[in-house]
Order: sequence, then structure tokens, then C-alpha cells
Amino acid sequence: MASSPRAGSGARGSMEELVSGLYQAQAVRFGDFVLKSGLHSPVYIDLRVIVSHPPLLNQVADLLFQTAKDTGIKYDSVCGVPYTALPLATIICSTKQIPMLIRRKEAKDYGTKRLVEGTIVPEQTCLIIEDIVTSGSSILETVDVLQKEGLKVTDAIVLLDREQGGKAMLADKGIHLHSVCTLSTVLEILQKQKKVDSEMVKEVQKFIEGAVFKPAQQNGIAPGKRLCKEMSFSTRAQLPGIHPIATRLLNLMEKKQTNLCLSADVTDSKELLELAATLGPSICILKTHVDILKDFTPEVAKELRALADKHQFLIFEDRKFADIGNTVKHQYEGGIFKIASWADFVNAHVVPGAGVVKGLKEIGLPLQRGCLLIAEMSSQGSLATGDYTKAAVQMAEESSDFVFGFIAGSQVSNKPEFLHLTPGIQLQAGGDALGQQYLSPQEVISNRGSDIIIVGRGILSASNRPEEAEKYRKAGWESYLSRLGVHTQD
Ligand code: S5P
Repeated sequence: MASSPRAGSGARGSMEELVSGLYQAQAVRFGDFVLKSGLHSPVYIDLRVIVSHPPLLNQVADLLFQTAKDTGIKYDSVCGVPYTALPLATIICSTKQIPMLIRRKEAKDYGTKRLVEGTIVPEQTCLIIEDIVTSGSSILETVDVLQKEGLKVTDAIVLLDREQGGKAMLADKGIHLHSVCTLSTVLEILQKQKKVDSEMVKEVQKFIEGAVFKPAQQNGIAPGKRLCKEMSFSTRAQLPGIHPIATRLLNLMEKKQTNLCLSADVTDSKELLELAATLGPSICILKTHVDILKDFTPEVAKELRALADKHQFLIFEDRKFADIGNTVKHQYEGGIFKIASWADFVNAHVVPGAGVVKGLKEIGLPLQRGCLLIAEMSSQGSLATGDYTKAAVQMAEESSDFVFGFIAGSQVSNKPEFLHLTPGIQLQAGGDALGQQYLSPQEVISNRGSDIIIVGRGILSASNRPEEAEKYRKAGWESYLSRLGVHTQD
């Protein structure tokens, strides 16, 4: 149903006033907007601006409270999804004398690990407040944090539902979404107020219909699996706010039907270039360890770049930066290798703290590069587990303009805009004499929710490398399709 509880309960007048206020404050705009992902959108909604319009802010808070009241929900506290909904929750709690909880998005000191501020009484019910819902993933993240603290969360109130599947996604996870209004209502009212013409309304409707997120059961995937893993790579490529490198990568993966990253761990430049030329069509990424090459020259990097562009794969220098920001900056930009000048993305350990990402970002961001954080490792006895892994996820979320994913053995973040790359892959389980441990493509992609398999010796030690690479490509891709519920024929 397109109409909301408020719109359908005699509150049409206040709804029209609200929509007009949002339009005037430029919280809703129409035209041709290029989203961070590179996608063109005919509508741009930014409700953060309402803090500069106190009457509008109060009106929105009041409508959210009234919507909660109309539904008859009983709750003990209110929590706004950071950040836009924080002032809204504050106004509601202050004027109605309701206890509030604040969910921290970044625990500045990872040591304190306090993610919710306020008095938590386990088993009490907390109501979620949000400004706008698209896929529902932001609400789910906050729900997750509150539930881990022992609170009950069953309902969320949102000002604007973009009708892109968020309601169904949340219902699938047991959360009822109640919206003050929907994008359809906003369009209808603005058209009536002659602020937008019918052609633009049609264009927006078409855009919205083309980007609907579906819950697990509708995709044929067992319920209980996490959100982003039921979305196709091409849908994720278009997510608002996704890193441009992730968009490029997801699009080329879908186009070439490959989620195989070749770990080109060879010591001879000629062999490296040969691998890039022959295996290029089968892979989405070629991963280098440039410092193991015995004969590196800038010319090698140039030729590798040309092959990457020809065969459409990205270059990932597996440098595993792990020093203070100032040092990694130099290591990334300078020296003999000048990594930043040719590698599409690199990776970093989180052990130095956020400075490592900050340093890399200073060099990489202007060059439109990206970075992965190492959240887990495939080697036996790795210390990258538990709270360390969680801190890596948090660090990525805080730097999502540069960090677009993880090196991990399984899905560590439920944000669909982050990619997961898993090393330690062979078709046969086992390991090596130096602690490496292998899992199959099927296990990490279908069961553990990773996106990309990183394969080195599984391919390099075969007598026919292109043929072996194709085997891995097929195994990885079919595991991805089976996760989506698409069954392939052999
Ligand atoms: O945890 C890790 C992280 C990485 S990036 N475990 C790994 O094995 N790697 C890298 O993946 C490693 O440096 C090597 O380049 C590749 C695995 O190679 P393979 O020959 O064992 O497949």
C-alpha cells in the first residue's frame, strides 16, 4: 500500500505541509544527480538539512511520535539511527519525557567498546527512529547492536519510506516498519502542488522500481542468511554511497562472470605479465606481491596496467601496510615501486589504529584508489579474530570513502557495500607446511558469505594454468549463483 498510516488517518493537511516544508528546505530535490556510485538518479533526498529548519524539525519529530502512537506500540525507550535521526529522537524524548538511548557509530577508543550510551535495562523494549529507509540495512545494524545489549526491538518508525524493499527486508528479520510517508505520497503531493511534473514523477517511479531490494525468501535463499548476500553483484554496484572501485569491480565481475582473484605469486616479471595476458579473461582481480619480483622496473607496472585495461581486471597490490600513517604514506607513494601509481587498490592491517588508513588515504583518495582492511587471516593461529575483527569492521565503516571491503575468511560486515575477499582457497581442502589452510570456493562463497576467492598455488602449480583458472572461475561463480538461489545447468 502506497499510503502511510498518517496520510490515511485524516492527517492529509499536515502531510501536505510537511512535504512542502521538505521541498522548500531542499531535503527533496529533482533533476539529474550523480550518486557516489556513479549512478544517475532523478531524485535526491537528504534529510540532514532539516536541522537548519527548527519548525520543520519539530514537525517531523511530532509526526514520528504520532505515528508510533497511532500504531499502539508499547516501548520503554527510543533510539535514533545515527546520525540524522539523533536530533529527532532527542526532541521526542525530551518533549515526551521518554528515556533515550544513543547508538555510537564509532567507539573512538576501541578499548572501551561501549556501543550504546544510556541506561540499558535488558528485556525492555526500545523503539527505533529513522529518517529514511531504502534497503533497511542501517536500521538492522542498530537493531543488531541493541539486541546484543539484551534489549527487545520489534518496531521502527521512519519519516520516509523510499519503497525500495526496506519494509519487506525488515519484516523478514522480524522488525515492523511504520512510515509517516512514502516516496509515492511525496511525489503525489508535490505533483498536486505543481512543484514537479508528471514526466519527472514517472522517471522517479521507474528509477525506484529498478532498484528494489528483495528479502531472502523471495530470492529462494534460506531465511536467516544475512542481508547483503542475497543481493546480486550488479544490484550492490548501484547502492548509494558505495565506493567507486567497488562499483567498477562488481560491474566487471557480473559482466565477465567471475569472482576469481588470481594471486600471481611469481618472482619473474615476464612470468607475471604472461599470467596477466593468458589468465586475464578469467579473473576479476590480479593480486601482486611486487616486492617478491627479482626484476621489477616501472615498465613492468606500465605493461601490467595496460593488460588490466585490456582484459578488464583490477590490480590489487597485497602490500599489507602495517605502520604509522606517515610511514605508510611514503611506502604507498614512493620508493622503487610507486604502488599508488599503478595498483587500483591495496590492503592494510588494522593493528596500528586508524592512522594507517588516514595515511594511505592522503595518497590514494586523490588518485581514486581504494583499500581493503585485513579482518581475518587464513593462516593457522592467526590473531585476527574476535574483537580485533570487529575493530577492523568498525574502522572500515568510519573510512568508507576509501575502504571498500575486507580480507576475511567469511562475511564480517552485513553492509552490502563492503566486499569480502577470501584467500586460502583450493579445490582440495588441506594446507601447506607453513601454516596456510585451504577451504573450497563453495564453502567460502555459498556458506561463509564471502564474495571473491583469492587463489594462488591452486592455479600456479597446475600444468595448464588457463584451464585450471577456468575451473576455479566456474566453481566460484556457481557458488555465487547458488547463494542467490539461481541453479545452473552443467
Ligand atoms: O590471510 C591471508 C591473507 C592473504 S592476502 N592469507 C593469505 O594467504 N593471503 C595471500 O593470499 C598470501 O599472501 C598469498 O599471496 C595468497 C594465497 O596464496 P596460495 O598460494 O596459498 O593460494
